[in-house]
Amino acid sequence: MRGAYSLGAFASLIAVASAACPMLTGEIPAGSIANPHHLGSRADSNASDETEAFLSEFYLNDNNSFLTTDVGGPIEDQNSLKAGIRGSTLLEDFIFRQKIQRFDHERVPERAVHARGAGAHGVFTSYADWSNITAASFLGAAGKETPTFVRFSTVAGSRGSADTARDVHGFATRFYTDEGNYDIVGNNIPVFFIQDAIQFPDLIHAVKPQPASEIPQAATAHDTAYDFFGQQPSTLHTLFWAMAGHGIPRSFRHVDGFGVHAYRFVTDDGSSKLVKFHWKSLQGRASLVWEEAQATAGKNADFMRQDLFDNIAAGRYPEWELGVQLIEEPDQLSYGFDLLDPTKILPVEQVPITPLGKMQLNRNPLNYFAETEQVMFQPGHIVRGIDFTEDPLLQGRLFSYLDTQLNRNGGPNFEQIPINRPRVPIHNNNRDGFGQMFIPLNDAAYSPNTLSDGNPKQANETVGNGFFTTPGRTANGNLVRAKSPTFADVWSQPGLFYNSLTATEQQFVINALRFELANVASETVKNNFITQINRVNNTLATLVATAIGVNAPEPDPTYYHHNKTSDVGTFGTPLKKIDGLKVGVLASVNDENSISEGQSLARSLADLNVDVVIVAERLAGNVSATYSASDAINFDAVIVTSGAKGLFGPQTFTAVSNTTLYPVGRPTQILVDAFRYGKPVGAVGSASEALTVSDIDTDRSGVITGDLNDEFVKQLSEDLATFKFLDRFTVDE
Ligand code: HDD
Repeated sequence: MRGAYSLGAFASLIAVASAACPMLTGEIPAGSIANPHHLGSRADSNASDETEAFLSEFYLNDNNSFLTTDVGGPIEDQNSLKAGIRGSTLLEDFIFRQKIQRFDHERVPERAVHARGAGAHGVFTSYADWSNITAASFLGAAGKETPTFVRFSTVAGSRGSADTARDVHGFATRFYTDEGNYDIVGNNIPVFFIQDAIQFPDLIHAVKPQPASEIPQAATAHDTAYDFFGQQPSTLHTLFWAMAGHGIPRSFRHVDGFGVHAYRFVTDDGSSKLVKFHWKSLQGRASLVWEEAQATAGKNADFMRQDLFDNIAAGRYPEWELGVQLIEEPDQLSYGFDLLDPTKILPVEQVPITPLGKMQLNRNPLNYFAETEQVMFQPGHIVRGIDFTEDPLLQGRLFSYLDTQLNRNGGPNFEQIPINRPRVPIHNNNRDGFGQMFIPLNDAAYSPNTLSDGNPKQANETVGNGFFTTPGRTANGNLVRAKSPTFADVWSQPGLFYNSLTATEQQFVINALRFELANVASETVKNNFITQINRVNNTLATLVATAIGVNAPEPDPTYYHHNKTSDVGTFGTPLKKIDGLKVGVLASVNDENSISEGQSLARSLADLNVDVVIVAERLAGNVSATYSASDAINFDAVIVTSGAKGLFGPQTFTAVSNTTLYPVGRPTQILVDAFRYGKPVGAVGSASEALTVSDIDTDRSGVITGDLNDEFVKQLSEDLATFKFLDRFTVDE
């Protein structure tokens, strides 16, 4: 598929260098895998092979090589060149200068938002020929495969922030289609905070840390954020989703994704429909609880990127189904709100989701910076068969992403970086700029021309499979700097979302808002915010208000309704797959039975793709974690082995420790925290004593006792799928 330019001079330079001096370059056989254990690449996929073939052109492999400068001369670099053994260092030391200079310039600006993230390569497979609804070629045939790259992220935190901060999560997907790159730059929440892109800097300035102190990191729990939310009630809907489980997912594998805006699908004959994109996790949705998320942030800031990386490396490839809600053009205002308003969901009861295809993530990056950090998504990366809508948030995004990429890369040639390059030839008259990677051969760098026979020629709807704007789209009307009245109601849908949650999930929203507002100092800000959420639900507003010391508001019934929709929570529906979940088996090195019970459980759960981590006082044999380095956050379930029961009991928290191997009471703490975080817990045989002395009622759901047999394993696997036992959380009456 590649044209004259696509491999570029770079690959041939490597080839020439290898031929000249293979020892220096370290022999790079085409298609070699520098780091095979990180790859986890699916063997039977053409698209995966294509990704490997494409990226391997750019691998730099240092096996069997000598250090060189950036321009290829062999060097040593341990000591700087000095005038005399005791110095000073000389300016002429080009080795010193280059090394320090390259180090000084290693950082590029982190993303203004979504700075913290993790990426992976994958493959999208279309379920069918969808040319009846879109001319997009990657949806043009059943079984058609397209390579993808996905980056998951949190929004507010800086690049080094913790993965489990409560936040909206980015879900950006690039399709390297055979008609150019297409990006769906979405989130794990189907709505957005604002309705007009001109307010984006206001939103982000409010949410980011306070200007003077740069506190708090990666958190909305502060005055400026709630000041903005209280003044700008269009934020409420997204905020409610973030305060529910969607803000603290168990992993990137367990989030859904949404395109948020309405886009257009356009067919070859020019007919169009509006579409809303949905990625459904085929693992199922799962969330942490707040205390667990906070503890995780401290114990393992890389919790989610590690989960993604490890599962792909282990060959447990996460999958998502891409679906669309299809809306007829004339129905844009027929559903009780404006389809162009990005703060609204289109309930699935009104328009069901049509599944179009499936994506599997099956290959880890080989270099975080080169791939995950340098990938530069844009909603403006669009392909034939898909078109924008007039949504004023989307329209502004079309400018912002291109602009920010210029800032991050220092020039316009960022699309030539391997992870951004399309997998099809590039032909145009764009020229020069910092870091040009190609050597354009066409002297007639303008269009139209005769000197190059008109090349590159213009493509259009019928010639050259060109992009085409929906023929039916019109733009007219008086110039106006105002919000459409069809965007006015911003309270009904937060109410719809809240009404649709179970009582426990509603309580999680209440508790989350209590936490956030308890960190707000301004009484005005608190009161304004309570006024706004009182328009969603009076009980909610009252329960939050009383906990943060402000007056409970009077009901405001003009706003209230009892409508509900479905499938918007993150709890209560069993997981579709338990692959990659982790069970902590609490054991003791001083008891052989204890370790062998752990091994036996590990063997049984391996068949279900569930990992077992045997925890004991110290590493030995099959013990892969110590009590000192473990915590309930590391496990999705915790089981106590019979030989370890002596390590448990409330008194272990207060007793003078009889070991220096772990902090006082740690085994009990792991067990009790797992229970408090709603996880399945259990005990083998006589270890049920460990539960009772830890005040865990063995009759409760999600508490497993008995001998280690098939029944025990079956119960554990079912409980892992249940994931969280909500009866352990108190609900306000
Ligand atoms: Fe944005 C990054 C998602 C509104 C301006 N955005 C960014 C990323 C995601 C989203 C997932 C990270 C991409 C990556 O992994 O590299 N953004 C959204 C969604 C929005 C949205 C779903 C609403 C529906 N964004 C939005 C607006 C603006 C921006 C209204 C500005 C007017 N977003 C940016 C940005 C970023 C970005 C500043 C920072 C880094 C980047 O673009 O590449 O341009």
